[in-house]
Amino acid sequence: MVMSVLLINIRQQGEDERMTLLREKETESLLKTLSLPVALTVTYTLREINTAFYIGPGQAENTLECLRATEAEEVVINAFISPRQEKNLEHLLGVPISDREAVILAIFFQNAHSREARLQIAKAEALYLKPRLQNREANLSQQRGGVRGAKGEGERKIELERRLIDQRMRALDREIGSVENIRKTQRKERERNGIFSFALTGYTNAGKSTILNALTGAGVTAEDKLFATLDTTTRALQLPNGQKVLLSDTVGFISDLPEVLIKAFSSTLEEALSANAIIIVADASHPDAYGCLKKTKETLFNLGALEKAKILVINKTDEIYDEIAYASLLREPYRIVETSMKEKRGIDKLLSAMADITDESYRTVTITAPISSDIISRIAKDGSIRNIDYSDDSITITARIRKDLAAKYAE
Ligand SMILES: Nc1nc2c(ncn2[C@@H]2O[C@H](COP(=O)(O)OP(=O)(O)OP(=O)(O)O)[C@@H](O)[C@H]2O)c(=O)[nH]1
Ligand SMILES: [Mg+2]
Repeated sequence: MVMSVLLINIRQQGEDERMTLLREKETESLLKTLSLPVALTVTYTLREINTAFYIGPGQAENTLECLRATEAEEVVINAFISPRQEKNLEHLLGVPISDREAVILAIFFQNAHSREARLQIAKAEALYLKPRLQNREANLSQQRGGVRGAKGEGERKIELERRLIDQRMRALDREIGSVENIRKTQRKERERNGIFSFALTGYTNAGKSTILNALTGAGVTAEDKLFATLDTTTRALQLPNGQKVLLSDTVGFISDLPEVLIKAFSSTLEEALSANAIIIVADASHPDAYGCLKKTKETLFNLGALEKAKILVINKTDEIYDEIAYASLLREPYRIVETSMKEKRGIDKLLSAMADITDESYRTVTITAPISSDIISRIAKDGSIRNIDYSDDSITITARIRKDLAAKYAE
């Protein structure tokens, strides 16, 4: 049986109506990703946050009425509430409550397939459950559907005391560390090899994976679901200027990405941000396209990678939602490429924008060295050799080398 939820949409005092509506739409997309139908949405304006229940007593009473009137078996509230408020509300309403953090966590859990993503989500869950342990003890063993149910076995396993959770977290950290080390070694190898790398970033569902597939034929999952991608995939491709580069696709952003997920997925995020240049993907069909870009830039800034952002791809131009927001996107201080992956427009422009970036980042160097030296193999590792002149006792090599690596040949 498919269960349904009652969605409590929160409007903060003084917040404009459009923002409340956008948040409601986003929560509906999140619930759609979890295949959870919404039986009813109620919007409550909060004059102040009730310390015990988050919502006011009258609103709690109304929620009870709504639960009686619908088949809803769970309440989703699109705000962050404290573990204590959650416990009190659950007690009062007699159904499980999931806040925004729980919903996003459940989606990550549902979509985590690789070993690394599974380890990371297990860590995020442990971090999430620790302060809630006392609330949950009674409920954990019950099987049920809904947001909670989407977590399946993983959550049930965490019927442990805080001490055990800590132990588990340490064990997870060790395992994550070992997976991470393999990736770090691979990354170092790539950096040493001087291959220029781009990372696709942006709000979830903007079309990052679709772009990776279009450019490299990677064949990663791209679908109309939030957080379809939780792993980093890197592929090589050749740009129109002959430059071979790497392109990575990774986990998307959302406003208020829960702290526990940022902590747990830090290595995946870092991996993507270790690229030489970042391509931000914006979604022109999103009702708040400009707001999403702002969030993306904020997240990049917090991760210390905003200065790497070079190209802004405005995707889904076949479905522009709001011309004014679109015009604002066009004024952003990046190389702008408008694309529609659906209609296969703009791909060539994106490739040449990427080529321009590499042109700026590479230098053509001419090096003369004694014939016996290992200079050819060294240069071949750091860049691409364009010409070699042999004279009696020396060779002169012309090569394109990434600027940051070219310094060591500047003698
Ligand atoms: N209309 C339209 N849809 C597009 C376009 N590009 C991608 N999509 C669709 O948008 C949805 C999301 O695309 P993805 O490539 O999975 O997006 P993503 O940024 O990787 O999303 P996450 O991995 O979930 O963060 C898919 O259903 C795509 O088919 C486009 O140019 N126009
Ligand atoms: Mg994706």
